[in-house]
Amino acid sequence: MVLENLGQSLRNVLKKITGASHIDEALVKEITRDIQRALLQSDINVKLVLEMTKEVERRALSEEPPAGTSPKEHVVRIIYDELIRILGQPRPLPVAKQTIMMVGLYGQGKTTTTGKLARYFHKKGLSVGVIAADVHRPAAYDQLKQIADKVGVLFYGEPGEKDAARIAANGMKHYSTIDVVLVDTSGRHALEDDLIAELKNVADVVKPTERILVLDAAVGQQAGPQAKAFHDAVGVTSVIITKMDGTAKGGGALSAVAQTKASIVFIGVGEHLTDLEPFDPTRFISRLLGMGDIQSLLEAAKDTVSEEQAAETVKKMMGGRFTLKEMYEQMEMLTNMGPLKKLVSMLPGMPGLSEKMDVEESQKKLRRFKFIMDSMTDEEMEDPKLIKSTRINRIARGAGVEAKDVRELLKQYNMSKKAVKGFMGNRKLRKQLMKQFSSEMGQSE
Ligand SMILES: Nc1nc2c(ncn2[C@@H]2O[C@H](COP(=O)(O)OP(=O)(O)O)[C@@H](O)[C@H]2O)c(=O)[nH]1
Ligand SMILES: [Mg+2]
Repeated sequence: MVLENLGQSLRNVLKKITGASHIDEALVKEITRDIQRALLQSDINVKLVLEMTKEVERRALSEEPPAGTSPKEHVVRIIYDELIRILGQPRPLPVAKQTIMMVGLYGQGKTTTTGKLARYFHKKGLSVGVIAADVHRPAAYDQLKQIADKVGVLFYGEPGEKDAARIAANGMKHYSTIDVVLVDTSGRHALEDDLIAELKNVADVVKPTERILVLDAAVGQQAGPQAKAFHDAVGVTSVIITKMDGTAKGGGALSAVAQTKASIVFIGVGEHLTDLEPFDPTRFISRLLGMGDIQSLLEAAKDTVSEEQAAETVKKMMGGRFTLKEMYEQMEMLTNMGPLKKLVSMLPGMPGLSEKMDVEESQKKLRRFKFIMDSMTDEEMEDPKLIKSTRINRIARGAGVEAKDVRELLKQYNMSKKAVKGFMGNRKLRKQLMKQFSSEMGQSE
């Protein structure tokens, strides 16, 4: 089975929310389960997942959305907040004397990031030295030396020496007066026992104050176990996610952080030594969730129909006015409004729209109706009786639909109008609707 990546599954959860007609307990329970599944599949600690989702559920069911926030928007925000919370408080690396050991699998960006950090501390005015303790990759020595020269920091290495711990020990002696010492280490494609043993030996002689795990943003599912193995070996204190300039969203970072309780300190955003940015949890989660899209989805949901507009339409109808405009407004309310959907669906004469209507289907129909109405004149909208065959053809051409679609709209309109008329003529029903209407309006979801 191919597992979806974390970002994708979380984005699907958000889509489920924005696509729902309204937020209720069943939906909250469903999305909580979805989030649970997504996080557990990403190897995030079970206890943490349960705590997080319990909190999402509790808040979603008990909190009132703040003024100006729709219930959907509020639930999305709760999920967002709670995900940020998993990432923990950002903890910048101190700009101070320290020894940093870099760990991570081959190709994740350790050597490059060593150079970026060296540059960062050098720019802050500290003296910096790097140690080449990757004894497995033939070109590792040269790669780090070149980077150190470019950045203008000290370099220590012993080409040909196969004992990483010995190089590290000599390097530490060599740098006894240097503020920040960065130790680059070997990767390897998989976590083999001898790599772990080597890293432990290096850590023993270096006694690093920071053990930084370097993780490629694309690592995904493997991030959790990787982080755990490195954490068990050397005790990871910080994480740097590299290649955030690519398409990967870095969902694995959540697992790594959850495994190690370390905080993400920086992200790598390119191959150049200047491409290092402080980690910003809010931005990170936004990117993971594709908040750009979600934000616009939410906005679309928001600027549809307000309660005042709904009240306005209902009032007009109570007054007996029912032209194509009212019908359109009514359909729009029904398809786009969460909390008031139940109410609006009780309005008489809604063309074929029952409580259980398919929102997607009716939105499609609504869009088609909108095209059609957009090709009508104001006169026609106000007085649809004017619309006869030549006008039908003109409207259909203008809307890019067939004449039968225009006829369908008119037929629905006539049916609705009849129903509205009959309904408004019935005093008892009208009173009942009014009562229901005011109680719905006063009741917030
Ligand atoms: N686009 C991009 N490439 C990166 C980043 N960090 C490292 N790389 C590239 O990833 C590759 C492996 O990096 P390297 O530092 O040698 O990884 P190591 O094996 O862990 O030491 C190199 O081609 C780097 O240029 C980053 O933040 N963005
Ligand atoms: Mg390397």
